[in-house]
Amino acid sequence: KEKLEDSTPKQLSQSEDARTGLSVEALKKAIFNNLFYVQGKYPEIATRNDYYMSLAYAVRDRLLQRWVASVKQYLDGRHRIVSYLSAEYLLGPHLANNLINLGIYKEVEQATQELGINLQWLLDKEVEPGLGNGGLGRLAACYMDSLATLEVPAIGYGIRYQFGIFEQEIRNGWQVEDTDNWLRRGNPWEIARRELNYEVKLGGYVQHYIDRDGKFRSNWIPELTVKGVAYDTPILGYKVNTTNTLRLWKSEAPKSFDFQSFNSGNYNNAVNQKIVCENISKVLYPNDETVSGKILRLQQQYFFVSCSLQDMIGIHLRQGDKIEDFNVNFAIQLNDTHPAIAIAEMMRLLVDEYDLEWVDAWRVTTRTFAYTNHTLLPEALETWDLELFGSVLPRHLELIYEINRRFLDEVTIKVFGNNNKINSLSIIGEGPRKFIKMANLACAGSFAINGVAALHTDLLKSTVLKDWYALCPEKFSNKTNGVTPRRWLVLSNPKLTSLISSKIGESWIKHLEELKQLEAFADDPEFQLAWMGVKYEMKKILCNRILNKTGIKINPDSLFDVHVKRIHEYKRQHLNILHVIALYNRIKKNPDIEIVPRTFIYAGKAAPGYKMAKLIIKLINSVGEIVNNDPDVRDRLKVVFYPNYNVSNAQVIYPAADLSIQISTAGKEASGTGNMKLSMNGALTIGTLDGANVEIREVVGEENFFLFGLTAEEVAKKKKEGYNPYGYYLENEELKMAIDQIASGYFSHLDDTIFKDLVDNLLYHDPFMVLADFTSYVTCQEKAALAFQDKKSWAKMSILNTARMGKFSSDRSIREYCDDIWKVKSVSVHLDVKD
Ligand code: BZD
Repeated sequence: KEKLEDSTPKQLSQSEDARTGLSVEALKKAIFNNLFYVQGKYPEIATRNDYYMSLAYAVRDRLLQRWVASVKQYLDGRHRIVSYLSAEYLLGPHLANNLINLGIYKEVEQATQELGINLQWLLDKEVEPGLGNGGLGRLAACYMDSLATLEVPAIGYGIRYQFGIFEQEIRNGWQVEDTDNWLRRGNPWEIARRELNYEVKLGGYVQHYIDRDGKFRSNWIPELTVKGVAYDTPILGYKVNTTNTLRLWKSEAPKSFDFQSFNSGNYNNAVNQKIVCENISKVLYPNDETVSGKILRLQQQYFFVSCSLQDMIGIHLRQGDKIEDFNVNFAIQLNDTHPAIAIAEMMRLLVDEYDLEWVDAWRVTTRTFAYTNHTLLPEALETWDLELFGSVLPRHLELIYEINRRFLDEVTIKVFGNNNKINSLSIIGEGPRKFIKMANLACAGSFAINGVAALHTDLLKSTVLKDWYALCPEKFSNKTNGVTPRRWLVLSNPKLTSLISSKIGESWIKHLEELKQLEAFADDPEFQLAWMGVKYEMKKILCNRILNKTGIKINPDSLFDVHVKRIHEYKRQHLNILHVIALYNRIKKNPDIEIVPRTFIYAGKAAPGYKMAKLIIKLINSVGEIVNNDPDVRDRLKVVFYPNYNVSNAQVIYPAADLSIQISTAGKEASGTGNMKLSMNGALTIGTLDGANVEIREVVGEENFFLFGLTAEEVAKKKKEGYNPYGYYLENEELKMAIDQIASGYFSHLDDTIFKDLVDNLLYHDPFMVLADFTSYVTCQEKAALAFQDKKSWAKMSILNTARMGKFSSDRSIREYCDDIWKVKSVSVHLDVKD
């Protein structure tokens, strides 16, 4: 804060105080001014939204000063820039985060209070930009925060979806989707840069000809041209001036369009074409982990990638640098294969538009791109039907053929003509229909390939990308995910933040390893009491939210067992509910049984077309209805499904968790990041050896982690030997009873058809080995319950979890990307203005 205030330009500080000042007085004036000059209101008639907007604009003014300085300094100093290409950014609300990063939360709290308004009331008014599905999109958001905090010059490129991830309602136990019209009331955080726009071609055909110099040339005649317009959002780092840009593209009809329609006189057709253009950035695809080869999705991917590359090349050339040196100025990270078409597009731009020879273009391309893989699930690996691909991107199809031809020529020599290997490495898949393998395009065109947790990277090397690892081991590295402590501790858990800072100061917020110093207080009874006191307060807050949203009254003294993430069979929400049923049956059998009171809290969205996931939600709610209302239970068990899981809701849930449920089938969850956020907030984990759980357990210590289940190796072995779930069902009485009850309609008003697919799937297929892990899970949960009863020892374990989570700051992840992959340095931004 001091640093920021000191650097406010002297010549502006008087006259522009209302735009840049950070004092309570300046902030009050700014809010009041905006109410008048931006919203056109006076206090008596101003709405809550008017006040929210006035405050948001006041904060944005303070960002703008830093933003302009950052951009100017990056360009003047000719610094290497990281460009993060991601189809998703799950940002969460901006206002509170910006207050924290600016270091003016307290001041704004006071300023609003003096104006007679409650800050929280305004914060709750913000509609969050939900431009992502889950972990992958949220990771991009955490990385943007860390890049700015570490003062690394960076641009995030993506799509400005008009409708983000759908809003989830629960009706009669079922998920019902509603559209997310997040831009309805305007977005004070973005600036439309109408002048920054690019044309993107789609469809059509390619003409080939020999030009006057005898050079072979290709001319792509598109069926349709769309325009991408830049919408910029400033991303401020924590207590630094660095403010990077998140540039999201909106699709529109190009200007030439109106002209064409006017001339042709075909008004209806013209209007339709305009709609086709605007549709490209209309809506986020709500599928995680399964991809269906839809034309619109390919158009979305190509659209944002092409705009972004044209934009970067423009920035590069304006610096006076040669196109051949593009890779000196830019390092581009591909967030999974969704933007991998960038590799072919880069080749098109360099070869067709900038006249480079193929080998020179390929050299630039392969020195520019790096690829992060986020999944091992075969159904999530992106492929495109070759014919469909060619109908959208005819020129890129030719280029991919050529990339593949040259690449396979090289490979054939290296693998001594081994056809299996050649097929597995080929970018084009053969079969009844040919298809394009985007992961292979990404691997061929990148100089670096990484997984997102140690186990995941190992499994990539030994399974999905085995032949790639054999071919180019030097490209591979691991970059374990991280999360930003600014949003996931400071913002979401202010009380814990104060308690921590009261002991070890505040510098842990930027250097999370310093949390280690808390270990010294882990045994201190007074600190333990204060620690659990904060937990209790956060649990009470969540109780109120749950009561308001679901009408379910829960007990803050009960163990909060928290399972929040996308609903997917591999994440095994159904294993959790089977455990609930087992406990319920124990109570029914012996109503006076001693049992640790528990509240099972679930939240998460199911992809709208994913039947089994939606059935799991219905099952959770059905079991909840019976358990929550059974007088024998005497409120010892409660089951809650918290609707519409998003960033704002996550911020309330994580701080209140006692037990973090991370029970994916080993080998299926690439990393997980919710596991990190929960542990950081003092929850203990019950989990399998999967994804980043492995590393979390390593750092917190095995005595502070509840481990159960098959290992990835055992899962693979069992699968190979032939897994028989039915045997497990017969073997365990509690399991059998639970499944029989579900099947018989015990939880569904005697309707024995609803859950048939789910039950049959478990008994006869069980692809994620729920039944194999059931016994081990239930036993481990008993240990967790026992541990929860010893308040002191639990407090100690909870403190140690937080204290040892330093590794999982996204600052650490980003530092590794910077040092090992991007080779970029930080640049500190100064605010002194030179005329
Ligand atoms: O990425 C997730 C993985 O499942 C997590 O294990 C991992 O922690 C995070 C971050 O690395 N993957 C996704 O979230 N994937 C998607 O959301 C997605 C979206 C569209 C298409 C395919 C996958």
